[in-house]
Amino acid sequence: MPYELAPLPYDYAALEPFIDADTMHFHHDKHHQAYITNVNTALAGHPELAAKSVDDLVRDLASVPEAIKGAVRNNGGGHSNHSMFWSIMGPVGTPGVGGEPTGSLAAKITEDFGSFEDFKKAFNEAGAKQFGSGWAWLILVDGKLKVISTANQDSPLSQGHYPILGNDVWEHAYYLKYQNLRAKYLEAWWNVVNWTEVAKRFETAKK
Ligand code: MN3
Repeated sequence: MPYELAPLPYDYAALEPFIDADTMHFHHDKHHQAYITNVNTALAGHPELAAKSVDDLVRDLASVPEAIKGAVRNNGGGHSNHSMFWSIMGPVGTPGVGGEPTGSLAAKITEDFGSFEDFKKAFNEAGAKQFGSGWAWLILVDGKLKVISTANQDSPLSQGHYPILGNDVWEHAYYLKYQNLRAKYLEAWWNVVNWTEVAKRFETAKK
């Protein structure tokens, strides 16, 4: 069964004013859909690969034939990354969205980065310094939280790391509203982070 685009789990305008409805329409309906269409095309004739979840697919790129590996890495990665991305954001004004994390995730961030502000700074820097298109990520490596960035649609899953949190720094994620001001987008984005969902992903990363 080919991959399908799940509807956004909230209204297109739910992230206003930080992420505008137009950007969400293009980003979800056009960009994410294109990754799905392209990975489905690449996997045609490979039912054993198409049967995997997209996360399992990008976890094991070694099992993908050379002829379609690039297409799967880019478009399977794009599908996996964007599925994560919609889920770790939430409607402005919802409890647990914006502000700061709580509980064990908050404690671990303080332990590993010094403070929430220091973590945000490291994450925003990773996003700002990623040359060209890519993502900033929070991952857990050997029991320690770490910020990294990847190029294009490369997923931490392909490096053996579960993405706890990721921000899309492709221009299509912010250009309509922020134009060339990536740093402004990175700063505004924290207002729509769904810490309830991120906390769940932190628990998964620990397993
Ligand atoms: Mn994107």
